[in-house]
Amino acid sequence: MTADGGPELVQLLTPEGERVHHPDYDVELTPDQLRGLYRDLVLVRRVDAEATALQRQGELGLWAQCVGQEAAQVGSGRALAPGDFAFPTYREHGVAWSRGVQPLQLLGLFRGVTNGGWDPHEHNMALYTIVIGDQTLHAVGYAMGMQRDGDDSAVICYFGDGASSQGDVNEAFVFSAVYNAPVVFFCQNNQWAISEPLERQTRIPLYRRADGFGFPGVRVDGNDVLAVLAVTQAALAAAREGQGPTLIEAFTYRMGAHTTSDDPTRYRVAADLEAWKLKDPIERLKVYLARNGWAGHEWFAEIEAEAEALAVDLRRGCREMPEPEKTSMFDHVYAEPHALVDEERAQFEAYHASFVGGGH
Ligand SMILES: Cc1ncc(C[n+]2csc(CCOP(=O)(O)OP(=O)(O)O)c2C)c(N)n1
Repeated sequence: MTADGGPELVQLLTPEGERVHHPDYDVELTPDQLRGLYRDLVLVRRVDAEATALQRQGELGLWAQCVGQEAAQVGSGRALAPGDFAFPTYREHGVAWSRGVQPLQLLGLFRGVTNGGWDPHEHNMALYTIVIGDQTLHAVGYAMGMQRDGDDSAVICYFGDGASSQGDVNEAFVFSAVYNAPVVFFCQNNQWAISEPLERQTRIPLYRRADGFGFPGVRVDGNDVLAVLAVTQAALAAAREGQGPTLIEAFTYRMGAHTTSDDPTRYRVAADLEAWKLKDPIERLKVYLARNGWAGHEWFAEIEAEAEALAVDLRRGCREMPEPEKTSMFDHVYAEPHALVDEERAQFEAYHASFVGGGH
């Protein structure tokens, strides 16, 4: 498999920041919209870096970095219409950003003070899913529900290259295809599933898997926010128009570790990281903006300052996050009262009450 994504890669902005055109996909954006995307990318990266630092300081139990994948996430997230619904894995911080989830809300789960972090219906984005591939089935079920309700919105579902080997994902592909569900499968192929390289997941490019299930697959440059936006918009439009699912493979690279518990220097070649740094999603958009005179030194500095202010807020907010009520983990297991959950809650309360002073 080619390291550069091969000739089938849809690209609209080269790593050198040059605008190119593609016969099937395009976007026309105003300078203001382009600056908006750049701001998104920079702020998401800053949130990611700050969360990593907070983990290192013991404020978070774990963090899954998205550095390098910002364009895949922001491009696809910004392609969504307000009524669309997103199903993430645990690394979709840029998607959450584009859905209006506050960065601090992302941290609660990783700090261990909440089982979720936000109201899925407020943002049309499900909670993070740690179990690999699970959310693909939730997404297809949700999309089939929308279809039956006559809702003309679409669902987008995120997962990784490693997840593509899971049974759940394959079942989701089958169901979505035969029921023509309005769902876009968005696979961020970041080349690694922890220490397992892509070649242990597949012998063909991942996007071509869609062929076997009977729906279209497309490989997009995941570090090119414009191409991701164009391809995702087209796939969502097709889903809304009743054409069923599409598999998008965003060809990208996880520049950070799998999580803060992982050490990629044990299995990854340093030269690969250096090569991918040259394809950085933020740098290419910066060059494009600067070269066209749509943004200058002062504006870039303002965005940096905004990113710093956001990081300060995040730091403070993280440390001030309240401890949860001891029994709050039982509150949302089922929508309605459930005898077993009631029993477990009572046992838990009795256990805590058994300590001297009734404390913990
Ligand atoms: C069902 C299941 N099996 C195993 C794991 C452990 N696990 C966590 S992340 C991961 C690799 C996922 O790789 P990929 O899907 O490529 O996503 P990435 O983290 O690279 O974005 C594994 C095996 C899990 N969380 N769930």
